[in-house]
Amino acid sequence: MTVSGKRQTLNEFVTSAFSGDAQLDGLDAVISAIAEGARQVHRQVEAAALADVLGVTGETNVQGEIVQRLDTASSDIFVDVLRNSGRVAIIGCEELERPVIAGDDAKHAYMVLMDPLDGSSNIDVAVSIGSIFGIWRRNPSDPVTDDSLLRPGHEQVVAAYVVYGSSTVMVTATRNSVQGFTLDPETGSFAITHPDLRIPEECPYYSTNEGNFKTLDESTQRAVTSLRDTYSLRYVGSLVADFHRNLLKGGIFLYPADRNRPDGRLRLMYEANPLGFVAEQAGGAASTGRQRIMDIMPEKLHQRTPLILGNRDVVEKAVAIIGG
Ligand code: FDP
Repeated sequence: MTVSGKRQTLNEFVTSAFSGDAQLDGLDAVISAIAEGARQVHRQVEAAALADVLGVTGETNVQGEIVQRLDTASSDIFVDVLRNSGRVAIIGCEELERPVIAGDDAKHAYMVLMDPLDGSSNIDVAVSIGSIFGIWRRNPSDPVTDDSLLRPGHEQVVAAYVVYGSSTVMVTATRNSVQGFTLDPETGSFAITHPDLRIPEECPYYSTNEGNFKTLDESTQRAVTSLRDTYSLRYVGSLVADFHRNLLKGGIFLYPADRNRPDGRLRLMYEANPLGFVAEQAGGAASTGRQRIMDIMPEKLHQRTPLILGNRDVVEKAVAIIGG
């Protein structure tokens, strides 16, 4: 018997969860493709230094950030598996200036936005990193263009993320259903380990870059001070890992706008929308401090946003303080 024993696999789960719903037709192939990509990235992350895939490529990406070799490798892996799923029309990627158009038949029913490797600064130091995905359904009668991707977060049909940590975990969220699966290294399949996830009511942690405190405006400083006075600080510096801990243990994550980053630091389409969707389906909330993340009508693909994410009551309290 393998370590995952008789647990339901991710493939079994999506096949049964999505069958019979015409709106989710073919989505199991997209999720299975992401799981296959995650297995490949997991192998690269695990052996990164040995396989000589650490370090920088010498390029900067569309965000003006230094590109790590694993950023590029992960982006190539996920673009390939998603294209090969035969169900994806277009892929927007944090690492790529323009989206990749994969097909425009009716069967290419989904649009995927992804951050293939989140937490780049932690790659070289063996600290948890991850991959993040938001999936939208497209109207098959519309042509597929770059602008097809400019849809608000509340229209997502699924969001998912993977954490490559002390174990590799994949979390999927559909309406009111958030499920966690752990990669069994022996069989290579993801088996269910965290069924029906809900953010716990208790909120022990807040996560923010305290080094930015002096650059925050006065009301945001008051919100951070109030969190500091109430909760314990945990900050990995990989959004996906900080979010995963807060989803399992309770907590609030903040990357607000500051003097150096008036639009915030994180990406709306690749980070805030998918994780905001997961948070809401698990009973939590996601806000810019002024607006619900899911309601933002995006203007451009690589747009940034302030982000406050986690336990609903604690997010609401922080937003109330920031709003003055
Ligand atoms: P990174 O640039 O290392 O990929 O996506 C941006 C991000 O990491 C988040 O994962 C993380 O929460 C944040 O930036 C960390 O930013 P700081 O170093 O400014 O705290």
